[in-house]
Amino acid sequence: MTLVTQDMIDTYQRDGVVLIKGLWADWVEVIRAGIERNMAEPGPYAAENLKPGEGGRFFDDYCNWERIPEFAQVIRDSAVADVAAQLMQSDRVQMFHDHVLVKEPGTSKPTPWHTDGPYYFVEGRQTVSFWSPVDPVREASLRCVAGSHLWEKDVLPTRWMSETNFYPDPEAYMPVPDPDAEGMPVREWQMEPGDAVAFNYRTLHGARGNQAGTRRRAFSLRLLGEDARYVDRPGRTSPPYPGHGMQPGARLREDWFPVLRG
Ligand SMILES: O=C(O)CCC(=O)C(=O)O
Repeated sequence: MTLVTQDMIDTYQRDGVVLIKGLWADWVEVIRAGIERNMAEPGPYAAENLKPGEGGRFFDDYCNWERIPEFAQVIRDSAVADVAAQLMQSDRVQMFHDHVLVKEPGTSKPTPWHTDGPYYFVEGRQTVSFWSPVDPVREASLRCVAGSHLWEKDVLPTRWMSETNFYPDPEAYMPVPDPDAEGMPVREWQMEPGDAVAFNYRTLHGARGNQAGTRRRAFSLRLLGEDARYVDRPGRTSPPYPGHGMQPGARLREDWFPVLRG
């Protein structure tokens, strides 16, 4: 089955976001099992993202693929590295990290608009995240602003729970826009389990709450291309990878971030 056409590559380059129908259609059970294992055995970064009194449950955790065999299998054996290579136009594809985001039924809290790039210690034009639900999703799928990956200034990173600035230098960033109020082109799709939204680390994105009667379990995988390099940030990054020992301008260390292709 052809997962990626030239038209989809062009769309990804132009919009910084594209839908990959059926990317993990054959891997839904494996990913579901991985998410269940992750929720039963949360890692040190696991978080509950609701304040007291907010309905539902919004769980997330990341950087667990090395201890969750189902995630390692998907990363190694599915077509995702080849799809990433095509979309990024990069022969080399390197692992960054995995992320699980679960909104249980009745979770009204939206995921705030943000771009992932400024939270990370890596930058490049060739980056891609794949966000994939393992439940059918109608309203609560990912919402991405087309073309925002080409904005010159980074969008202000904030903490989702406290709504405070993530770094001490907010003037270095553009304020978080309100894409709906400002009439920006928002791409979003009703999705089946195993479909994936591919988006650049610089693409502005968010999600509605999950008001449906069904769970919204999502797996996000972050990969890097040829031109991605380590950058210093003005504070602890997310994810932090303490003791990584990398220097600005270097590729990410391959013993922690394995090369999947190229
Ligand atoms: O699942 C969500 O609600 C948001 C996902 C997200 O921000 C991401 O995968 O980068």
